[in-house]
Amino acid sequence: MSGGDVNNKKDKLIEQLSRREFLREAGSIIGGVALTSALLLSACRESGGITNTNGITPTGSDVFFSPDTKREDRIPPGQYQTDGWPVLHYGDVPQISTSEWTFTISGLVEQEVVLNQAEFMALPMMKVFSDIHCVTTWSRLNNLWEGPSSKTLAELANIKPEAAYVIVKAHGSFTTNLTLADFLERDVLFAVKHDNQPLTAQHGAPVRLVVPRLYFWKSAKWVTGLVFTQEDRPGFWETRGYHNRGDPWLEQRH
Ligand SMILES: Nc1nc2c(c(=O)[nH]1)N[C@H]1C(S)=C(S)[C@@H](COP(=O)(O)O)O[C@H]1N2
Ligand SMILES: [Mo]
Repeated sequence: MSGGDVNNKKDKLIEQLSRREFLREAGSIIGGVALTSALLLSACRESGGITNTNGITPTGSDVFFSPDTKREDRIPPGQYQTDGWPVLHYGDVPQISTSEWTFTISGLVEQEVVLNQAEFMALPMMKVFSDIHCVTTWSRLNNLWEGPSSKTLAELANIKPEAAYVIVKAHGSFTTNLTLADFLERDVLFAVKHDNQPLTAQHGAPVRLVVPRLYFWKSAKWVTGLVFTQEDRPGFWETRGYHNRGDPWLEQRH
């Protein structure tokens, strides 16, 4: 395929995805008019009346609540709750020029996809409400994230049936590995916003992964792309003693 063909295909895919998102939204508006009161009631029930430390009260049908936010006790064993948001990573905060930034999807895919910043920002976005659990024992509850879902990006590249893992690549040589099943969970997204504000450089701008159900080291900051693979490839922290999966409820730390 020539470069032009690839770009046409990409534009068409983005268009299709946006249209699908539009139809879904249009459908929910029409259905929603009749159901407004029921939806409002369920939205209140959904948020559980939570207002977080940034004054955000997540409600509405456009927010997906990570299942762990509905637990009775939301702090996993060996964790403590903090209201602040610590900054944690290996190395320095990179200076990323958004005009040069790209997001590449490769490996076991039907089409390799390279998105620039404008194309990435034009993808359909979702909101996820989730908790953070860092392996160093702090937990930060009630985070509202916004960005394209993992599924949107997987569909864009059309992953091959042999793909079983995804290797997430970030600025420098940082990587982290996930099974396809963990990657495609409904609460996994590539965040561009946190609590309705653009993500800051220290927390991973322009784009960071968020995998709410695993320890936060899987949530790579400064993401530059994905590689779909048949075999597992343990990443930066996983090859330095961290657990290969990292379920906080099972204390899969090391
Ligand atoms: N690129 C990159 N992403 C990374 C890391 C890193 O070293 N490099 N560290 C991880 C770890 S261990 C944690 S706890 C979280 C911290 O994210 P925060 O600084 O936004 O709290 O980022 C994760 N993502
Ligand atoms: Mo961490």
